[in-house]
Amino acid sequence: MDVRSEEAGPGAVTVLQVGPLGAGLSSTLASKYGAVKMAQPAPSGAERDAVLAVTGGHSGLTAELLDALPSLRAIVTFGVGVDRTDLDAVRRRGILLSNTPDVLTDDTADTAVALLVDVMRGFGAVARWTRAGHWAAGGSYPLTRRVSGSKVGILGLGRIGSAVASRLTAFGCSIAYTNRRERPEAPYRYVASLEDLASWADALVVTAAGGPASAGLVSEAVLAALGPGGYLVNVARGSVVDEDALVSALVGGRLAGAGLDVVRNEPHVPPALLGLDNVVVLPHVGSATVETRQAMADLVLANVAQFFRDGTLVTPYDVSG
Ligand code: 8YV
Repeated sequence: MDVRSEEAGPGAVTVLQVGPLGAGLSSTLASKYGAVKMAQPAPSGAERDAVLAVTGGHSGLTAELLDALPSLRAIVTFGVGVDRTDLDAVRRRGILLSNTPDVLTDDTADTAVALLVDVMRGFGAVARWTRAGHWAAGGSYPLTRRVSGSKVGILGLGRIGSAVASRLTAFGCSIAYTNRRERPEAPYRYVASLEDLASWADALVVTAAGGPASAGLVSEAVLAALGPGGYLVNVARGSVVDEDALVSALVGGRLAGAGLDVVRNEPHVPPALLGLDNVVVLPHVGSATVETRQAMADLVLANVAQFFRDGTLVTPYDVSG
């Protein structure tokens, strides 16, 4: 379907790309829907008539940008997190919003487990040590910490948190979680207070959605409760963690280590973290496999197609609060 002929006159923009997307997805949107990449930071001319915006998890649409797009009826997000879009404005305007749940759950959970194993066993650091010739020179690396059988707290038992928990159950870990509300159907112990969860756990894995409601949840007090023997893994959003407190705890030896796929101000990693051997920082690659990125792109295109077919979305995100 070429929506340009059905929805608007020649030269009109119906679909607006906001922020970078993969080259394949971007060119399909352009060829199939005449999508135009927005001239940053604000739309100009015909771009203001866009009916549907496609955006990446790192971009989103601010309230200001939404104000500049009065005809917008739908936002299709490439990513599960919608925290970069102003959800209050979306709700007020009655704009439909979609994300890409489920298809990236396994890769993101794999990333969390890999980070946990890496930081507790120190594999990244040990590999650097080996490469530097210390093994050949007769050295032996200090002992590390056991992952199997450890106590792991999950912050946010949604799809990704549950997938992390089931993987770590296979490791013989004890799992407890905290969540906005208890999930009685989950086979894990619910702990209402994040601080209590952190003081019980050997490691805390952050899988809670980003946004104002979760900002700074992993506070200085939570990190102190996790303690000098504790590890933090974050595959959610940097905003969920008080990053200054995290850096200070790691630099001061008040936390055993951290595995981070996300930081507060991506792609800027606090320089102090890059110098620490007990910290692994990845450049937000939780869902970055060929298979998952294809599935995410397919789901974005399915959402766009359905919107133009019947005005609904395949994977709508509930903004009702
Ligand atoms: C992507 C993500 O890197 O799904 C999310 O929320 O953070 C990641 O899967 C991102 O959305 C790509 O723009």
